[in-house]
Parts: sequence; C-alpha cells; structure tokens
Amino acid sequence: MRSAMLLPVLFALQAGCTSVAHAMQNYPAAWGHYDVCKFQIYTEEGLAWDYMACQPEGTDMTKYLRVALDPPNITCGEPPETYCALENPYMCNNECDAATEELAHPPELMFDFEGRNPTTFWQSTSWKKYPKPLQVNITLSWNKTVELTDDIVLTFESGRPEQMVLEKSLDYGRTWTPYQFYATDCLDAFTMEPKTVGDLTQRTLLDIICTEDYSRGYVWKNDKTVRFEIKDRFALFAGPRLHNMASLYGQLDTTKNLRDFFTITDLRIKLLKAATGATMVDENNLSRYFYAISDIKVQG
Ligand SMILES: *[C@@H]1O[C@H](CO)[C@@H](O)[C@H](O)[C@H]1NC(C)=O
Ligand SMILES: *[C@@H]1O[C@H](CO)[C@@H](O)[C@H](O)[C@H]1NC(C)=O
Ligand SMILES: *[C@@H]1O[C@H](CO)[C@@H](O)[C@H](O)[C@H]1NC(C)=O
Ligand SMILES: *[C@@H]1O[C@H](CO)[C@@H](O)[C@H](O)[C@H]1NC(C)=O
Ligand SMILES: [Ca+2]
Repeated sequence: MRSAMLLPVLFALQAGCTSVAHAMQNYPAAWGHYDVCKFQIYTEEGLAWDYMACQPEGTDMTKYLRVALDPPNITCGEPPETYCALENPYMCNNECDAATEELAHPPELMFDFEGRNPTTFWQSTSWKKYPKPLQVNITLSWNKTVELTDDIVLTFESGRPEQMVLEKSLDYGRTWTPYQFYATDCLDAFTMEPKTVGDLTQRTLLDIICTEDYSRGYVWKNDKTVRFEIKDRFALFAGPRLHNMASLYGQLDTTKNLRDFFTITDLRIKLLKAATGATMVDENNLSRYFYAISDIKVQG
C-alpha cells in the first residue's frame, strides 16, 4: 500500500515538471486548502516554471505549544535536592530548589532562548526509587496540525537517555504511533535491530527504526543531542530534485501517507531509562541519575 502510493510521485519527480503541471491544471485557482505558487526550476531543457501548493516557511513551533509532564510532580526541587555528576559521584554541586528562581528547573526552560551561558534546563527528580524505573512522558501539544520542516532536536544537559521513544499523534492525542526508538542496545530494549537513518532507502523512508546513534557517550563527550531526522528522510523522498521544503510539501500533498508521516498535532518524548554510564547502577548514590533537557527544537 505504502510503496504503491509512493511510486506515482517518484515517477512525477523523475519525469520533470510535465506530470506535475498536469496535476496542477486548476492553476491559478487555489488547490485544496493551499494557494498555488509559481517558481522556477531547472530541467534538462533549461529553465522552466513549476506550480506547487504554497507553504509558509518553517518557523519555530515551540512558541505555540503546551507542555505536560507525566507524572506531573516529576520536576525536581519539591523538596530541594542535590545532585551529583554522572561521571563523578564526588562532584555534587547541582542543586534544585523549586522555590528559588535561580535553582528551579521548570519545563519552560526546555523552550526558552538558548545561547546564554550557563544553559537553562528542565530537570527531573533523581532515581531515588531505584529499582522502580524512572520514567517520564513529556507531551507537546499544538491543538493544530503542524507540518515538520526540519529535524526535531532534543539537547540533554546531563547524559542522553539509555532508552527513549519519540511518539507522534495526528488526532490531538487520542492515538499515538512511534516515530523513532532510541537505545544503547536496541535488541535488548525494544527487540529491534539497530539501524541508522543512513540505512533507509526511498522505499523504506517511512519505516520506524531503533537507533543507537544518540545513546552512546555521556555528557563529557561533546554531543548532547538526540535527533529525529526529518531532513534526511525528505532528501530520500525528493532525490536530487529537492529545491526547497515548500515545493516538497506541494508534492507531499499528492500522497497522503507521506504527508501524514511528517504531520503532527502532538509529540511525546517517553524517557524510559536515564543515562547510567555503566552496566551497574551505583545504588549508594542514586542522585547521579536523572533527566535534564536544555532545549527542544521543532520547526514546522
Ligand atoms: C508524585 O505523586 C505521586 C502520586 O501522588 C506520589 O506517589 C509520588 O511519591 C510523588 N513523587 C514525588 C517525587 O514527589
Ligand atoms: C553521594 O551523594 C552524596 C549526596 O547525596 C554526596 O555527599 C556524596 O559525596 C556522593 N558520593 C559518594 C561516593 O558517596
Ligand atoms: C506514559 O505514556 C504511556 C503510554 O504511551 C503510559 O503507558 C504511561 O503510563 C505514561 N506515564 C509514564 C510515567 O510512563
Ligand atoms: C483547540 O482549538 C479549538 C479550535 O480552535 C478550541 O475551540 C479549543 O478550545 C482548543 N483547545 C485547547 C485545549 O486549547
Ligand atoms: Ca533552555
């Protein structure tokens, strides 16, 4: 079903603007719920005009969201707590106190302007109930449909989680489907073979994969980000003819599967296991284990 819908579009892309122009014969009337845009493209015959559904440029969608945490009381600081560094249990200078502005780490700090030093971040309580799992759902809701135009990027202030799932909803949170699984060991955590976005092809670009790319290494290594790679998938879809995201969305409009894949009303980050940096959890110092996120980027 999926590949059957994909093929006509890929054919249209390879055939140049002829078949696309055919699909756009209503120009200059509006097409569906979009206005029609005219723009120049390069073909084998030289410059030509192409007509596509217009899309506004991608903007920072974190300005418009509502965030909900489950459990609701998982944010640190009530009561105040002192944390030790994951990489050094003797370095315990991370204090969280919800009643003191400079020491509080509320969820809003995942979406504020980042670029100051030190960073601002949300932080969870520590894993003091070990061995009961420390799990948090972070749900982002827009109450409207958002078409993603760039990678989703989460920046962790402490170690990146050992297990997490990114989920999406297209019906205002009624039903959820996974976008991507993340783990240090995909087979162990989710009984899935580890893959990377580089393993995907034009035929499999909508496959849901488990990746180990973002779970290796801890905070003292340089990379603190976890991504959902929208752009790599777009590039696979469009092949070498990717002019810009706006024209791509015009093409996506012709295939509901593809369009739905990149469209969301809600996102959910399921944090399932915090970074431990080792196979053994240090039960004598559980204040080393927690989640902290400094930034979330969603462009749409
Ligand atoms: C959060 O609330 C639940 C249920 O009310 C309670 O069992 C739990 O101990 C609370 N957690 C914290 C960290 O206060
Ligand atoms: C463990 O945590 C406490 C604070 O809860 C800290 O004082 C201590 O130095 C930490 N490290 C070790 C190895 O116990
Ligand atoms: C998170 O969401 C899942 C459903 O995806 C639910 O089963 C779970 O109870 C929620 N809460 C936590 C703390 O994991
Ligand atoms: C969602 O949007 C609808 C229509 O714009 C509005 O009536 C409703 O109150 C909104 N719901 C929330 C939770 O903001
Ligand atoms: Ca921040």
